Amino acid sequence: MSGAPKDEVFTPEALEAARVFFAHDVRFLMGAVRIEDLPPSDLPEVAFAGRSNVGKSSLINALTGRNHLARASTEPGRTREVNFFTYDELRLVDLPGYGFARVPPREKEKWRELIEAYLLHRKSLALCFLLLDARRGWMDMDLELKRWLEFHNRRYQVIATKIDKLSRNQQTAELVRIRKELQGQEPVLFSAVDGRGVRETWQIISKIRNKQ
Ligand SMILES: Nc1nc2c(ncn2[C@@H]2O[C@H](COP(=O)(O)OP(=O)(O)O)[C@@H](O)[C@H]2O)c(=O)[nH]1
Ligand SMILES: [Mg+2]
Repeated sequence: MSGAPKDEVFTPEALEAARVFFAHDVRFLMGAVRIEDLPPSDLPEVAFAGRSNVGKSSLINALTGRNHLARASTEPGRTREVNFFTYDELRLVDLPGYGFARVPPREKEKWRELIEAYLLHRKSLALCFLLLDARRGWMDMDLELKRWLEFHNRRYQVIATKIDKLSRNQQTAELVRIRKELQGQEPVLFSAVDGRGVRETWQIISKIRNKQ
């Protein structure tokens, strides 16, 4: 197993999958630090939530076949904004990562309020992807967010990231642990390195779009 790459490398299959599902132009719309600054709810949105460093930016880059669209950083906690990307008739929303230890409590509380306000009140939000690091599985704050989404009747889909870092046997074992917290939902196994899960994630997004 290789370590974390400096820059993501995509296989031809991953790029082709991204091209097919993502033939439209994608562009960065804006970043918001306050709930008042969110763009109008005029397009259906899919949001990506998860711990800082879980691989959110890399996943958005892999989905779009771009290397640097969403900033993927080795420095955790750098994404402090809710970032909006417009694709065709859809918006991809990169939420600030949670669980970053070196952030002052007051700032953490501000992020939490922003994420919760977005997830609770956003009319155009169709689905929230909840990203888990496949090596760690559910951590306390992931479970807290999952229960919160369930309590507020928000649709979510779990994605296990960095699956390339696990052996086949480890993948199977981790999948069992992740499924235990889910009622029948099948998590997507994802790797921004080899493009695994890109197609499946787009299929899930396409279904949402077709239901709008
Ligand atoms: N091996 C591997 N590393 C990944 C993957 N996704 C992200 N990473 C690495 O994990 C670190 C954090 O990724 P990033 O996308 O910035 O996480 P974010 O904080 O959730 O946006 C970076 O060093 C990435 O290169 C993956 O699927 N496989
Ligand atoms: Mg990020």
